[in-house]
Amino acid sequence: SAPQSGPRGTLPGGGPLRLLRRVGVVDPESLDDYRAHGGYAALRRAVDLGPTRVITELEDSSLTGRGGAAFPTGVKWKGVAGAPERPHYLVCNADESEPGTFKDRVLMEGDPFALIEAMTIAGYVTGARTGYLYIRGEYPLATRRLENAIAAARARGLLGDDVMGEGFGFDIELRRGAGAYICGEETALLESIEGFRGEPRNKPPFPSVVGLFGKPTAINNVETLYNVLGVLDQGGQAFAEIGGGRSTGTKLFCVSGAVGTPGVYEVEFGATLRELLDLAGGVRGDLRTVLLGGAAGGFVMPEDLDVALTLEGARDIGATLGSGVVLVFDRHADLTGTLRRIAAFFRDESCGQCVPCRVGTVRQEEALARLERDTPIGSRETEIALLDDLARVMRDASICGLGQTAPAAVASALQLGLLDRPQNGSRNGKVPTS
Ligand code: L3W
Ligand code: SF4
Repeated sequence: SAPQSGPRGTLPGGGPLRLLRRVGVVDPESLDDYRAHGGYAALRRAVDLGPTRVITELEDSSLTGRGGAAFPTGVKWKGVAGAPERPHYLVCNADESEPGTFKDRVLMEGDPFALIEAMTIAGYVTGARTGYLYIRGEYPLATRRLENAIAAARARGLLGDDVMGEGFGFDIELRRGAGAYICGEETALLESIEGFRGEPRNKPPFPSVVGLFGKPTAINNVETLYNVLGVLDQGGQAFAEIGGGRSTGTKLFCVSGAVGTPGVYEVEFGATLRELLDLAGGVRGDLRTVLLGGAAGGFVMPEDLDVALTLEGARDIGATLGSGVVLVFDRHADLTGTLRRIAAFFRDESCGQCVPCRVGTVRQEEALARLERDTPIGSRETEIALLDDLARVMRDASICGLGQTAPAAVASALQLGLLDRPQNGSRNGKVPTS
């Protein structure tokens, strides 16, 4: 079953859970139970406000995208809503595949009707008549529950030609991915829906201008859409009072590795990494480092655990929040091996369309494998210089986020000296346990 450990009922500061509030509480297969737990109040409110005022609420909330790049949701929806070309489309990116990420699965399995409601609001506001829900192929339970939720909503007039009798039409098509990580990149995902190979397009133009079938398209991550319900429930300004700057509202983090209780945790933006780790049962053993933001992020050293979990706080220490990955390593962890496996993942998942990524991911994995085996060509320093060069080229010259961020964790490890020859007599940074 889905990892659903975490606080029940309240956030660490005492406030109510927002994104996870119904997970484990509501019957995920019952529309009536969803409504009994506040479901469809946000759509009602959206329709009462009208599209323009919903966009104003979103702008007031400063809600940013939760897929990793933190683009302002209000700006994106406003662009699509105002685009003269028709039809407009909505796409929900539920192809959650980033290594160490499992928050969207927990939401979709535990509270599927909320995603259907949020997509309906997005369709209403952006003027899209059709929404595509592109879900990771390896999420069978979430898929079943969403299929059930779509059918139930349709049967009750909450999807279809005349939603809630309010005179607007919106329906959802569910599409399953087939196991390719690159199809989570938004333009590759659009290609995949259109029936082509999942190869990213050059941006700009952004999908809000030229998207699905060449038409204006709003594409949002699952967690972003759940937050839209919160903005409508609370009002944009109240939402913006949680956290600050570009980091408003609450955020889900997927905590795994050397902690007492790995799982999905919700905290207000601005909580510290130390507080999050405490929430996850504390670090098991001696902490070596934390990979914040996953493979696209950076390592945080034990002395920086009081960093605020905000976009700004993470950036200041050379990490990102990414899609909310928090991977905890104790001093026995095999860091080089972990990075080599991450590199193998990117080599495998690169679509091969552009050279810096197609070749760079191979060379990166080879250099890490040589470091792991302690068989460098020349010296360890030569290999590290090679990795540094590769990181720069991939970051600057790759077409899409996969190639641009594939060397991020490696580059961060290099910068912090985490791949230097260990001083404790161990091999490859791994301290023997006996
Ligand atoms: C209109 C503009 N729209 C940007 C839109 C754009 C997209 C969003 C972000 O993601 C992240 C990376 C990793 N007018 C616009 C505009 N947009 N400028 O805003 O765009 P962008 O291009 O900054 O980023 P991106 O390529 O969409 C890259 C993360 O994705 N990542 C993996 C994520 C994995 C998951 C998961 O498994 N659930 O999310 C890998 O790179 O953090 O920051 O919609 O169209 N002027
Ligand atoms: Fe494909 Fe990699 Fe280029 Fe992205 S960066 S288009 S995944 S080859």
